[in-house]
Amino acid sequence: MLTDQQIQDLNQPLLDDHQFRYQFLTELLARRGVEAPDVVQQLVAFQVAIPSWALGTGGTRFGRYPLGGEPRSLEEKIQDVALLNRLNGSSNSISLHIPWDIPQDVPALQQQLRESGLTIDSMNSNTFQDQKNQPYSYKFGSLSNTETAVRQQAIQHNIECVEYGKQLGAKIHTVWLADGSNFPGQQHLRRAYQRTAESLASIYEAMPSDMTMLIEYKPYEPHFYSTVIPDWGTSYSLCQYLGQQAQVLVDLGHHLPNTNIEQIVGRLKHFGRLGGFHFNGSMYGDDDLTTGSTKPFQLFLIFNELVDAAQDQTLAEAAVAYMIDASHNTKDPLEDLLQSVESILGAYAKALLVDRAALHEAQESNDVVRAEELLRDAFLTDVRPLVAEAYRQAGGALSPVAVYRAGQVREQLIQQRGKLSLSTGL
Ligand SMILES: [Mn+2]
Repeated sequence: MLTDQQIQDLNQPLLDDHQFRYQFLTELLARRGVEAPDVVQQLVAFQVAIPSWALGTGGTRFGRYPLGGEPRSLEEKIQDVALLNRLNGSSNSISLHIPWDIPQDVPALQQQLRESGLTIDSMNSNTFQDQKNQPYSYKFGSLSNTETAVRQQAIQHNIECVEYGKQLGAKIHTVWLADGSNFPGQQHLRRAYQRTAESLASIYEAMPSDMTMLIEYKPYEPHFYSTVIPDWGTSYSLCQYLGQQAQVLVDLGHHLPNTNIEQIVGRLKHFGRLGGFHFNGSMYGDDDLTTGSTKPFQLFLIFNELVDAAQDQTLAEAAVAYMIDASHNTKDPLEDLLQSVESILGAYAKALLVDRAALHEAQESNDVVRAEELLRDAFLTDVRPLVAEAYRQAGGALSPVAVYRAGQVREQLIQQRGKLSLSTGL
């Protein structure tokens, strides 16, 4: 399905236009002292992981409208991510969810990953649902539960995820905790935190020394009065309690409306505790829309903080694990993911164009307008030729969505997997 040669053939009619636009932008940027090929190189190097649960349709808790051709197994999920990566060269890893993605044949899986040029990015535990044959329920929480036996079951599940991660070479174990309460007085707020910290410590101890635990926060949903880890401050304090291998994970949709997320990013970078990122688009809450679809300026400002921190010699170099965490109710999931990666690369490219020395000077001299104009100038630059050039240099498609459609990928997937195939996920 969609060979490299086909991708190159489908690029042909777009090539002339692309070269004209890329050349023009290269000359324009050179006048400002920016080397376009350097920016492209950084875009080629940038990778964002694809979660196994974003490959099928999902979206709301009310209804699901399957599109057909959804991956039916872990092997087919890996095939889909490999296809995305061949189209854009920017998605060379996949995140797994346990128990949705329990590997049956580890050596065969490792071989498939090698042949596809992919790695496993992270393992994600699931204590937000009860699984079949599970002795205890998570109705009243998992790692924070008042009952020792329930907490123990949740700890064991997380340790099992760590073990699968070790087998598959994953270097990250991500914990998102759905625990919380729906009514005032339901939960002792301090004790719930304390129990969670202790449970996390048991999981932390089971991790190998080269694995990182990412702790994700979320202010509400599925609980609506309180969540045990509602904000970055709580995640940060848990990381401090656990040790250096624990890091905060920022999910763009896990904030109350109008939260200044770029400031949170800056703070966590300053503290050396920003370990991971979940990209998605948000209008009201955890909407899981296409990244960059509603607030592209915010996405740019977040990348501006990341690039600023990366270029700051005084800060310790710490890798941030980037992943898309979205859901798709009305779009073809693969097209949605291609759009998301494109928005992410575009925001990154724009952040790389910011004249940092001039911005620093404007900030130091309190020149408000100049500082703002410097950011706007970078944000308003049309960087699409840079992103397309990065795709081209990685052997991908100049326009991944167009090539995906021209190659009739979904039609082929439906033919192979059927009209009614359903992928695991929410
Ligand atoms: Mn997330």
